[in-house]
Amino acid sequence: DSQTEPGTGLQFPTGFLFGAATAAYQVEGAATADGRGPSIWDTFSHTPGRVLGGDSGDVAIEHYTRFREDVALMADLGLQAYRFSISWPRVQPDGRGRLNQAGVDFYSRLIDELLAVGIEPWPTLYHWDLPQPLEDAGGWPVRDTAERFADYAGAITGVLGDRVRQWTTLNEPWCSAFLGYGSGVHAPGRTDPAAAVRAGHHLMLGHGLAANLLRSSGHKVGVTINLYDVVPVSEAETDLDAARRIDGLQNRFFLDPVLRGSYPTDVIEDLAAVTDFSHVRDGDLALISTPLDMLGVNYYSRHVVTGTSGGGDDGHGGSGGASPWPGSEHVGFEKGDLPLTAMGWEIHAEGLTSVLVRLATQYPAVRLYVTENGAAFADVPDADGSVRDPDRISYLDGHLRACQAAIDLGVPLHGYFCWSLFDNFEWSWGYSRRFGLVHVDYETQTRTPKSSAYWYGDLIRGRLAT
Ligand code: PNW
Repeated sequence: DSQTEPGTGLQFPTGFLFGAATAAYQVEGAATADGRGPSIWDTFSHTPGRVLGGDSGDVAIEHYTRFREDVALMADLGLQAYRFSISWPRVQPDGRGRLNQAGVDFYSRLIDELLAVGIEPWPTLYHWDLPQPLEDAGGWPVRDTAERFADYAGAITGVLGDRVRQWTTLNEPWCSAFLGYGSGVHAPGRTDPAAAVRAGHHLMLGHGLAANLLRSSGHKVGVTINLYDVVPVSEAETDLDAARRIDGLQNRFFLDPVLRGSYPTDVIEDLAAVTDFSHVRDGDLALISTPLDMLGVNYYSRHVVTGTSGGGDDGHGGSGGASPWPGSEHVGFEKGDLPLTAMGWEIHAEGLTSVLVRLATQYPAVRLYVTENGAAFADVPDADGSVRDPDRISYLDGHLRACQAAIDLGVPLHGYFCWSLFDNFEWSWGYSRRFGLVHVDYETQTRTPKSSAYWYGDLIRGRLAT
């Protein structure tokens, strides 16, 4: 029945941009090639017990050497844009000072290769791979790291900026701050709630300094934040308070400074026992709220929270260890009755509409892009090597319909990037979780588009039934 075929009836405004995303440490490999220095993720993944199976990004999917073949595949699939990240330690190994020309040349060739086949390059300047020397100097909890980031951003946009229409400063500062320095399940693996809050501020300050600098030299700049629909398990006051707190730390802690130039007062109060916010200086919030050319939204799932049973699931795949929720450790996370992905994340497409509508109604107008959305599933190849992933097609179909619903309600959404183009190194889960439209055999490095890749390509080219 063609009425129920995924993709049926989906239609997006002219100029709506369809792409797919990766990040440097998850795909490049070549961890010591051509003068690249170590990042916090090299150190973390080489520390026993940190990453499932002892996996690391040392080899990953060899995108560094296979990028020409990979770009050709993107063109075959019909992608209009490729969101990738620039590895700071590859282009500036010390985190300061001289650029590593061989590293810069890689991104220059990648951009040229993309432009040659008509694919728009969408680089992110920071997708979690802080140069290790900067962590040794204190990392994101230290203010100077923000200055170092802005210097790096200025230097790299100076050499690559002529061919890039839209820059993104950070990917998901919540993860960098609260998983990196709070729960410690991401690099650098520290568990210090006050340091996590300071890290969050200095990440945003780094964004603000860079955004100000880039805009003054004529570049377009945005930032990508991971947002969740936060739902209380009941209307009980304690559950409503839990939802307010988690919404505060997950969403408003970043949205309010960036889009309104202030921290939410309730979050400052929730964090009173953790920090007095004396790390915030006059002028910081003005920088952080530098007007944006776009806001990137990464959306995967919702949080269902309760105020009365902490200590279990922390909402991000951790449990029992340090919390990523400073000042709100008592909040419990539950699963509703929705189907789960292989990450154990609930599939809740309507939440994407809610998040987008909320942005358009509660925050000053800004162009929006979904910069990540996707799902991990088991993805077992058939005997003939093909990979059929109907669950992923249905996930993408549902979330694209959620985007369309938001647009129909007047939300200024201008593009959508699927996470991920390829199966890759899924951070603390190593290679055990596959998010790709394209399957990768980690023994042979063979790339095989899954049925979702062909479906997505057909959607982009307008070849699906309408
Ligand atoms: C995002 N969590 O990461 C990242 O931007 C990608 O690099 C990553 O591969 C993708 O989503 C899938 O995980 C997240 O625990 C990692 O809440 C962990 C969490 C959220 C996002």
